[in-house]
Parts: sequence; C-alpha cells; structure tokens
Amino acid sequence: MVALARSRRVQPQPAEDAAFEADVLAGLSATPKRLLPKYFYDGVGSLLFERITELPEYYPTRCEMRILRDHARDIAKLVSEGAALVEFGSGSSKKARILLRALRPLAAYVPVDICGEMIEQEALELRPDFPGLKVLPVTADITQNFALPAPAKAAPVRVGFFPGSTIGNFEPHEAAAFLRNAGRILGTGATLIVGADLIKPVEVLNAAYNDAAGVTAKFNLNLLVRINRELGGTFKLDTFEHHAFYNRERHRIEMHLASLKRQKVKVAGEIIEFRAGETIHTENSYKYSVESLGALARGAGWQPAGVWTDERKYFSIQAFTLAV
Ligand code: AVJ
Repeated sequence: MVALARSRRVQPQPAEDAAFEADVLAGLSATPKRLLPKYFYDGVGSLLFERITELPEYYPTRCEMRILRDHARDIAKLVSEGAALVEFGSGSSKKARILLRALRPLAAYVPVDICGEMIEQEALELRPDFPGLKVLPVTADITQNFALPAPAKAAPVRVGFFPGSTIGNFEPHEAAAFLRNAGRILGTGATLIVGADLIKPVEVLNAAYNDAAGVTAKFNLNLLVRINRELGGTFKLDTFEHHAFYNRERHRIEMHLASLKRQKVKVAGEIIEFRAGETIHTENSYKYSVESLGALARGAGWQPAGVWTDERKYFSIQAFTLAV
C-alpha cells in the first residue's frame, strides 16, 4: 500500500515549472478549455491514482494484473536473457514486479516516469526484492525524447513495457507518434508490450470513472489544487464539478471539470473567465479493440507478436516487435 507519509517534497525543475505554466495558460485560454492529463500526477495525484486502482468499479488494473499473472511465462518468452526492460510511465512498478519475477536475468530495468518522487521511491523498494537487478530510474516525460542509461543502451536488445492503458490518454495520432518514437528509443530488434483497455458495455465504462467513493472526482479536482499551489491559482474547489462519460463515437471516456457558475479565476497573473456550465476537458481515455490497436501499431512500424486478455475481454496486453 502506498502511504501518504511516504511522499517527499521534491522541488520541480525550473524548466518543468515553466512548461507547466505555459501549458496551463495555453489550455485555459483555448476554446474549449483543456488541461493535459499528464499533469494529474504530482505527489498527491499519483497517490490518488493508486487509490483509484483499488476501487471496486475501476476494473483495468485488476484485469491487467490478472492477465500478467496468468500469462507471465508466455509474455516472458518475448524477452531474451540480457535484455534491458524499459517501462514507460511506470508509476508504482506493481505490474513490472510480476513480469520481473518471470523474466530471465536482465541487463537492467529502467522505469521512466514524469513523477520523480514516485519512481525514486519505488526503485528503493524494488532493489532489495530483486538483488542483482540494475534498477535505473529515469525521470522524464515519456511523450518527449529521453536518453536511456548506458547499461540499457549497451544491452543487446531493449524491451519496452507500457502497461496501464496509459496509451489511451493519447489522441490516436499521438499514440502512433509515441509508438514510432518508442521504436527509435528502443532500437533494432526491440519488443514492445502494451496494456490497452478494450471497448466494452458503456455502463461498465461509465461506472469506472464515476466511482461511488468520489476518488476519481478528487483526482480530477486535484489538478486545480495543483494549479492553485504551483501557479498561484484562485480556483474555488466547491465551484467545479467532476464530469466523466463515455463518448461512443470516439471510443473514449472524457473527463471534464465543469464550472457551476459564471466566474473569473486568476492563474499565474492571468484572468480566466468561465461561463456557468463551461468545462475544462482534462482527460480522454481511449478504448481500443485488438484490431484497432494492431492497425495503429502496424502504421507505426510494429508487427503484432501476441495478445492476451482476461476472461471478460475487458483488457488486453498486446506485444509487438519492431519491423525491420
Ligand atoms: C492511467 C490513463 C490509464 O484512463 O483509466 C483513471 C487514468 N483517469 N481514472 C485511465 C484515470 C481516471 C487512467 N490511465
């Protein structure tokens, strides 16, 4: 379990601060207003997301863990001895642990995450459990280019691991760009193991993003808390409401923060005006089919190499190899 006491304050880099401010101001000045979901994951946001994964309505994490446990041996066959495992957006590394237990000895495990606090802590907890494994965390935005640590570069082959359906946060064209970029980072002979949430009955989807305990609402609203703290924002939390719904045409869950009244809010010295009912679009969570993700990956230079799903076909783990 992730304890609140565990989170330390780490000063964000000035460059990250500047990017956050610029992205927030651009998003709140746009029509319709929007914010990028990657900014959910400050220390508090990462802990709230951990709580989401334990909610009864939120099936993706449990399904993915089940698939990993049931098929770890099969999946491990795609990772040769001495390979480097690079995890994109690793968060708590809970899923990597399952995979790591099934894998042959690796050159290194490289968790990459935007939340430095989280992965440094996870690395500390992982090392004693996997003695002999080089755990080399990289704090980076996975949508940007980043350098791999030397032992991962020197390995004969690199395997990407992108669990959690984080790929669903990207627009389809961005997902394709991400997959192409991952191919560049991982290099010749690479394998990529991706977790993707599947299209399913709308009631199941809507419940997963509108939990009874209100944790998803808190997670969504935490973005405003973060803006208030880091950018001198004046958002009044009780004047915004969590909205989440499945958009059938676009196969995605949309999350919004709706202003309950007409109001003005100050952010980083700028005044942002809201109409009553106007929303900030904070997240898309795209749902795929095995075929639609396969087509996207093929277009980005990857060849389908394996698919595993749970019994209800709620979630999928899909493997690809880099086409030469
Ligand atoms: C981490 C992007 C996979 O889309 O289900 C959970 C984030 N947002 N509840 C998802 C999220 C609201 C999650 N991903």
